[in-house]
Formats: sequence, structure tokens, C-alpha cells
Amino acid sequence: MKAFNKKIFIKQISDNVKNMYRKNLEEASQEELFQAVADAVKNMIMDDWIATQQVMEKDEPKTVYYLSMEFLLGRALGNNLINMTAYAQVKEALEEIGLDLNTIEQQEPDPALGNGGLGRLAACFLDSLASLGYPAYGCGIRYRYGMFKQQIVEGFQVEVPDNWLKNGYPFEMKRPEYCYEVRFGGHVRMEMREDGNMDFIHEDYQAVNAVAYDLPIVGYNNHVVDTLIIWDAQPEVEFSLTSFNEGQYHKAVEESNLARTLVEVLYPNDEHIQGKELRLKQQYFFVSASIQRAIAKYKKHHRSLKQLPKKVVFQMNDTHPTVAVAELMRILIDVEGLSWDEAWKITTQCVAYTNHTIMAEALEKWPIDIFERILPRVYQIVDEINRRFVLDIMDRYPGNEDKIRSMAILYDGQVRMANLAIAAGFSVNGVARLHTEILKNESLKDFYEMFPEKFNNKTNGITQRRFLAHGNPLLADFVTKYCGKGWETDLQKTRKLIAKADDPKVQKEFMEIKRENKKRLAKYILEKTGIEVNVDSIFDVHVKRLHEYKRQLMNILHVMYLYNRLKDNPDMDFVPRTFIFGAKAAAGYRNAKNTIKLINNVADVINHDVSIGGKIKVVFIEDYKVSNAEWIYAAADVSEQISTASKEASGTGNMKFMLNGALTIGTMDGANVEMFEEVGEENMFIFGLSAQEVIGFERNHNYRPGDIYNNDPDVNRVLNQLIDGTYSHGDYELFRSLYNYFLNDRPDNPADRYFILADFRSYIQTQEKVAAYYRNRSAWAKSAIMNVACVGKFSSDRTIQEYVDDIWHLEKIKVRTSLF
Ligand code: F55
Repeated sequence: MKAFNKKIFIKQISDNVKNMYRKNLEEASQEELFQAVADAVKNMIMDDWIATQQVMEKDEPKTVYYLSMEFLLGRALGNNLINMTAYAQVKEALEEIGLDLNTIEQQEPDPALGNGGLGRLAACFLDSLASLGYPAYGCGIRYRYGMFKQQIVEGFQVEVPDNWLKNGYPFEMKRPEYCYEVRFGGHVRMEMREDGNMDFIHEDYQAVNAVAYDLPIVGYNNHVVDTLIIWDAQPEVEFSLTSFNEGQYHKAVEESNLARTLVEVLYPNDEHIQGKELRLKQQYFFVSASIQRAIAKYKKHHRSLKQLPKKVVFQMNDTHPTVAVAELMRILIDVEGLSWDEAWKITTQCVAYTNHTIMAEALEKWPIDIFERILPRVYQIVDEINRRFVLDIMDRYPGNEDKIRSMAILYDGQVRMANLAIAAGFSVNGVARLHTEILKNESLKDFYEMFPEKFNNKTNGITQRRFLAHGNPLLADFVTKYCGKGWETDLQKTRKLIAKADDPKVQKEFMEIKRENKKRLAKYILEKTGIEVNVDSIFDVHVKRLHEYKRQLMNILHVMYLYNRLKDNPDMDFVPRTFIFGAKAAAGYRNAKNTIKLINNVADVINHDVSIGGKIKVVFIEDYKVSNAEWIYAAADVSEQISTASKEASGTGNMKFMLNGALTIGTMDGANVEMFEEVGEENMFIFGLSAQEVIGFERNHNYRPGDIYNNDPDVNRVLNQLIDGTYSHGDYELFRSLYNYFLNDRPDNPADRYFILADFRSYIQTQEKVAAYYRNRSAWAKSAIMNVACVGKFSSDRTIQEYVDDIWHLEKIKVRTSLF
């Protein structure tokens, strides 16, 4: 960025408003002002963006292509200003012309091209890649509609389409010069070449064009601007009513329909695969375009493809882009004319795979008939990869059918994408230490035995630029005051707070900041829900996607239990608490949607019961998303990380709360284990079964939740309240399926499969410890400060540096702006 010039900046905004809307500043709406400001900011980015791409063109450094079906970016305006270190100056400049930067920022739609943790991780990784100065492209899809917006209507979730491009998105740039054909369907004809080799000729296919849109990813204070490419689909020939014969007409209609539907909408299911054809088409579409782009760029500098692994690495974010393995093989063989063995050698040095789950229902499998019909040539290649791989397995384990059953890529009429990714990838990583150990010793045991060298751990991280510098400016200033500048790029710097954590003055300062942030959130809650909350109560926060394994149901049952106790003992000593929930449920996920309804109904009863004197409040924040998440983390006292041990691969929300000085109540799951290690047992509340205990119950089928229901009166009471009308205006059926979840035992769906009742008593007791601890303001403040002090490991900068050192092997680029 050129040195910031206030005068020029202001002039540009008024020029923009004039040129874009034929208005002057006073007439423009806040949305129009946002567009004008964003355009001016894009302008400020442009020189660095050009310079970065020029360095990449000239020096041709090895580049990572982060292939991800999801990038949950969140708003860009404020974040870009933070990373340009221009936030304060721009805020001040806008004030001079009577504009409020916060209000303007809030006009931006959240680009929500992702579901949850996996998509947000991809966004944090891009921020860290740019901030560390590594050459990188994110590659994804330009969904017309992102993650649905959630409305709560009479306590039920209603999904509303997210038309994020409605007013035009100012930070994207169409790049029509990057346009690649992607083919679907048709047939493969084989033809013998003169040299005796086969040609594979793809015929009768439908084609669409993938057209690139670039989004700038601004590095922190380093002039590096990386690029996120999101692919749009366009028909190859413009559909026209006159100029075709009958056959062409039909094809043109089909191809323009395909182009339109392909990128229409993000699939809003997390951790649950539905196996829809269109999803496979989306996957192939963006993967093919991204690989074609990478190879075209490489070929500008090289004649032979042999050195591709020296210049390019594709990181596959979960199995969603795994078709990349076969697509790269196809291009190397069919387009570039390499032999199978040459192509395999290159491919297996270029692709790496990250696993994000052990949950069986989230493992991607495609019926072979669908896969073959949609991608006939790619399927032939998968078939050949599988044939050779099965030979390798037989070689290694002669006569051992079990190994083939567990590892073959094609099995039972299905293409198993994880198996393809592991067979071909040179690296397979989990996202937290415990998760990687479970992969190695349980779910991917056979693969680990066969390829131990591929397996490695990369514990997730988060960007402190968005989740502290931007989301919590008061705490950011506090950290700067006690730790100096520099934590923006080296989060370990917050360790200096350890020495201050005991200081009453510092504690008081911290608690005042927390209180301010709680006020900010309370105001938001009041505006959105009409509920008034007490900022001196404990803000106990559970925000994340709604999933049974994340156990929002356990949390609300605990609230019901507390309410029973208060009703029984109105004079009991009780630390006031505000239970805050935020969660989207996949549209077809019944228990998840019922849990949302239950939370809202419990909220309704409790919030209106004057007899408890407001000691408990329950709030469901509608439409939990990146932008309101920033405020929610900042205001949290208690962070709920209560997944069934072994099920949450890592979690990243846990880290964002820690960064903002919340104390975690959690199970020994995912990255909680490593947080515990960093922050120490005095500063975190751990409860519940261990992963090994859960896995043991699952293996031995000896968990009996019915016994707990029968023997624990508190459990018995809250479960009965699901079916006695307490929270349903007398309707006994509304929550019957949640009740049944605990007690109906079926072979494929065991009772309480997420061990809520097993952990309930220990959760209650641990929550009692939380309440007692909160009374001790100084102890609490100290622990909260210790959380900020010990969060360093969980910066995504650390994670990305590990990916670079162990998997990608990239060199940093240096960008100097032309002016200095
Ligand atoms: C989205 C689509 C499908 Cl088809 C499957 C899964 C998802 C998804 O969103 N998964 C997801 O968010 N997984 C999460 O990834 C995070 C980042 O690694 C982890 O922290 C978290 O534990 C894991 O559940």
C-alpha cells in the first residue's frame, strides 16, 4: 500500500459515490457508502496485489494450491484494513466526513461460502499464508448462494437463501482470461495410436466453462497479497434461440442449464454426506479448473511436466476435492501425453490430503454407476489406480481379504474418496494430535500400517488478526500495552501476560474490557431478540454448527436441571448466568432442528418466569456467522466445548474463545487436549469420558443409558420434562424424538450414542465449579488472562509454518512496493 493519504482517500470516496450512484455523500445510503469505501480500499490493495503476482511470475516460487469446496471468509473490509495497518487512519478519515466505519462495515454481506469449521479453517489458512509471505492460491467455487441465513420463527429454524452477490461484491474481480473447459458425461472411445499406445477420446459430453473470479488475500503489513480464485460456471456457447439446428439446440439448452445449476448453491450439510450427483459435479468442476490453471501457469516456464512437484503442491481440504488425483492423472496422460508411470510419479508427489473427521456418515463415497456416468474418463483412471493399488495390497498381505475390504478404493459398488486420497497422497494429516492418533490407531489403522511415513499431525489454528485485532479492539490494545506490538504476527508474544496475570490492576483492567464487550453483545442481543441480559451474569456461550456429537442437547438439559433446582430452592445461592447459543442445523437434520426448537422453548419459559429473578437467561442468537461470532467470542466468560470425546477432530471455536479470554468447560477432545496442556489445569474445566473410554463402549456395546435414566433422579426428571409438556405448552409429542434419542436402542442407532447421560453428572459438577470460581473475581481474571497468555500455539501462523516445513516446502516471497 502506498502511504495513506487522507485527502486523496476522501476525494476518492466522494468521486465513487458520484460515479457509481450519481449522488453526493449526503444523499448516499450506508450500503452505497460501503460500496464506495470498499472500492477505494480495493484501490489501495491493488499495487501490492499486482506486485505480488509479478514476483510470483518472475521468480516462479513453488506454490501451494489449497483446494477447498468451502471458504468461510466473513466480511473483508475491516479485515483488509487491519492487515494493511490502515484501520485507524481510515476510521479517522471517514469520521472527518461524518461517516462511521463500523456502520459501513456492517453493510457488507458475510461471504459465507462454507458451512463451519472446515471452511473457516481454509479462510484462516489463507490469511496466514499471505501474512507469512508464502505464495499460495486458494481454489474454490463462486456459489451464487452461500450458507443459508437462519431465521427463528416461533422457535423453529427457517432457512432463507443467502443472495450475497445481490448488490455486487466489491472485492471480487472477474478474470475472463482464465477460462477452462470442464466436461461431463458422454463416452470414452479408445483408439490405437501409430506408436501402439491408446488414445482415449471423450465424446458426446456436456461442457461448461469455468471462469475465474479473484479475491485479494491481504497479508499483514508485508505487501503480500495472495489470491483466492473462485470459479464461476458459464455456458460454452451463449444460448440463442435462432442459430442452432435441432441437435445443437438441445445441447445448448442442457449446457446452459448445467452451467447455471452447477454453482448455484453451497450444500449446507456439515459432517453428513448425501451423495447428490450435483455435488460430485461441483467437485469435479472446481478441481478440474484449478488444476488446468496450475498446469497452464507452470507450462509458461517449462516444457516438461516432470518438474511439476518442484513448483506445485495441491492440498486437498478433506475428501471433497479428491477427484484431483484422477484429474491430474488424466491431464498428464491424455492431454500431456505422459505414460501411466510417469504421471503417477508426478501426481503422487503433488497431492496431499487433510482429514477432518472420523465420523462414518461424513466419509465420502460415490456409487460407481453415478461416478462413471458423470466422469467416464476419470472413472477409468480411478479404476486403474484401484487395480494397481489392490495388487500392492495383495503383494504386501497375501491372501488377506480384510485388508482389501478396508483399503480398496472401489468396493461394494462405491468409490471411496478417502481411500483414493490416501493411496495417492504423499501426506495424510489429522487436525489435532488426538485426532491424528485416532486416525493412526483406529479408523485408518490399516493405511497407517501400510504407509506410516505419510501420516502426520497439523494441529489447527486461527488468525489473531481477525479474531483479536479486528473482533476485540479493546483487548487487542490491552495486549499491545502489556506485550508490545508484534503479537499480530507472533502470537507467542502474549506470553508476557503471564507475569501480569496476578496483578490486581491488570486484572481489573481485563475485567472492565470484558464487561464492555459484554455490553456490546447485550445490545446486539436486545436488538435482535428483545431479550434483556444482565452483563454481570456469567456469559456462558455455546456457538458452533448444531450436531448431536457437539451436544448442545446436553447443555440445554443442564439448563433445565438448573432451573428445576432454582424452582425447588428459590433462595439458593446462585451465580446469575446467561446461556447463549448460536447454531445452524442442516436443513434435513431432525434431531438438530428439534434441539434448536427445544433451546428456544426452554428460553421462552425461563426468560418469562419472574419468580427466578432473572438469575438464568437463555438466548438463542439467530444466524450465527463469522461477523457476529467476532463479537460473541469477545464477550464470552465461559466457552462450551463439550463434544463426545473422540468425535470433534479439533475444533477451532475453542481457540477463538481462549484468545478472547474465556475459560473453557470441555471434554478431553480434539484440540482441547492441547489447550489444556498449554494453559494448565487451574485455568480450564475438564470433565467427562475420555476418548478411549468412549471408543471402548462403542467397541463392547456395553453402554446402558437406560440405567442412568432409571437411577439418577435429576436425569430422570429432565428427560421426562421433554415429554410432559413443560416446554411445549402441554404437547407431549413435540420433543418425543429427543427423548427417544436417549432410550431407544437399535443396532444401527444405539441409545444415546453420544454419551450425554454418561457425562451428565460430571458436567453438572464441573459447572458448579465454574460458578464457584466466578465468585472469586481475582482468580477468574487471572485464569482468563492466562488463557490469552497461553494461546500462542493456536495461531494459524504456527499451523501454516508446520505445513510449509513438513509438507509444502515453500519459500517466502518478498514484495517491495514501487514507491519505497
Ligand atoms: C462440510 C461438508 C461435508 Cl460434506 C463434510 C464436512 C463438512 C464440514 O464442515 N466439516 C467440518 O467443519 N469439520 C470440522 O473441521 C474443523 C477444521 O479442521 C475441525 O476443527 C472440526 O473438529 C471438524 O468438525
